[in-house]
Order: sequence, then structure tokens, then C-alpha cells
Amino acid sequence: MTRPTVLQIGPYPPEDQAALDAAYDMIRLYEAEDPDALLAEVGPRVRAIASRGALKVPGTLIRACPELELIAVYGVGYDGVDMETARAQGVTVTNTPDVLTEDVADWGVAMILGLWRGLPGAAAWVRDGHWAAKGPYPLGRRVHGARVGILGLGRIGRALARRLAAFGMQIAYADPFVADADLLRCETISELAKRSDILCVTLAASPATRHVVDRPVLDALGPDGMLLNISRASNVDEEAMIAALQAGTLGWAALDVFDGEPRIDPRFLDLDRVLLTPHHASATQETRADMGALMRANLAAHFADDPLPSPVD
Ligand code: 8YV
Repeated sequence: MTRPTVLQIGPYPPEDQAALDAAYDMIRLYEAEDPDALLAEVGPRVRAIASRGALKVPGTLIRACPELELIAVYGVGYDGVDMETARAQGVTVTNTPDVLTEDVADWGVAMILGLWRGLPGAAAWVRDGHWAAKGPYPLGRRVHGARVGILGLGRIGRALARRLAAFGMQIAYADPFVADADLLRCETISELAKRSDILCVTLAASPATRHVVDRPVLDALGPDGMLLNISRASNVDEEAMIAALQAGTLGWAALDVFDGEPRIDPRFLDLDRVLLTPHHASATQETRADMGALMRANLAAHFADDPLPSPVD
């Protein structure tokens, strides 16, 4: 029996790659010298696209594969997929929710504690020999009692809220679709930012959420406030955020996601009060293995005509 052709648009860990190669005719578009020529050749026989959370699956790519049935995303966020074109062409989309929730929330906690208390700078202070030469490292901020705003109370937002509550932080949230009687709800993002020391962006990105954290929200968070983004860069107006950090009208930013990543705006590197990580929140061996297994389970179920483990609504 001929194996289904799957177009792969980004790399996977070696174990996942080996398992995919064993089951499917994998075409690595991202390695092609001339991707357009390769797509013109294989597009007509592609039945699935294997993607990654932050990669783009544009309408042009979907349309170049007229027999496409499934887009399997390795990641919970599927904002990179042109959903309108996928829907119009009758293409199903799957993602990998749940398996990465706890890791991403852990990373959020690590970033908050790290930046609010000054951990990376304090460690560098010792390593760079400043302790004896310059004296004590500048004071950090107290975690216990700090007011946290969770923007987007989905799986990851809830997991983060649970953890931060255990640190004695005061939690509020804003989410137009979710209500939680146990937490303080704010009607607007600016209201949430205004009552927060730390605003955590855990919002599933879509065209509708682009730049919802804009200049007025950053102003409301203010010079003593910190922004955490472990969702997607598009949720935040990056230009406004850099300007606010440069001007000191926003205090701190802990960022795992960036416009145009992995090539980030070089102005970030000149800022002191930022903690920057390379889209790493779900990056543990265990979780990446679970994400790979769930993506393959979706592909296998699709080609066996079985119910999909995790289709996108
Ligand atoms: C990436 C993520 O998918 O799940 C998501 O949406 O952003 C991450 O887990 C992961 O980095 C692989 O691309």
C-alpha cells in the first residue's frame, strides 16, 4: 500500500522524525533549495501537512495542495494556520493541547520569579566578580502579595493562576469567554493591567487578539509593572512595548515569544529589565515526546478513519 504523502514544514526531534518517516512519505519542504518548485511537484499528492506551533501555514500553501485533508500542528497554538482557507477547502486541523499545559505554566512561574526577584542579574553579579568589587546586588520585588493579572483564562492561564496563588499572589483575570467565581474578574484588559503588578498574557492568539496589549494597556501597567508573555508575540504591540521599556513607562518584561522569531528585534538586547527566552516554555524532553506522540496519533487516526484525538474546534 502506498504511504500517504505528508508535507513537513519544520524540523522535529529525531525520535519523532524517525516515527514519521516510518509511517509516511515525508516531504521536507523547509529543507528544499527551491520550495516553490518542490511544492509544484508534490502539492497534488499531499494529503496532510505536519506543522509546528509558531510556523505559518498560509492560504497559498493550503491551496497548492488540492487533495489536502489534514493539518496536524505540533503545538497548542494554531494561529499560524490560515483557518479561513483551511475551512473553505474542507481541511481538518488538529493541535496538541493539554500535554504541554503544565510545562508552559511552570516556565511562566520561573520567568516571573526570576525577573521579579532579579535572579539572572544576581547570578551574573557573582559570576562577573561584581559582588566583592561593587557590593550587594540591587533589591528585587516581593512575590508574596503581588497582584497578578491573567489575560486569557484557558488551560495555561488556569494552570499559571493555580501556581501563583500558591505563592501567595493575588489573582485577577480578564477573559470574554470564561467565568471563574473563585477569581476576581476584570471587564477590560486596561482595568486588569491597572490593578496588576504583573500582567500575564496567556491568550490563544487569533487575528482578533492582535495587539490587544497595546500602549494604553502598557501605560495602565506602568513603570512599576511587569509584563509576561508566554503566548504569542502578536498579542502584544511589540513596538509600543519596546518604546515603553526604553522610556521606563513599563517596568519589566519577561518574554518567551517575539515578532519575527527567532530573529528578534536587536533593541531588546540593549534593555536591562527584560528576561528573554527562545520560545522555550514547552521545551522539556517529556513534553516534546508527548506532543510528537499526540500529533502522530492525530495523523494515524485520520488515515484510519478513526475519531481524531484532538481536533481544533
Ligand atoms: C511550540 C507553542 O509549539 O504549543 C505551542 O503553541 O508555541 C510551542 O509549544 C513548540 O515550540 C513547537 O513549535
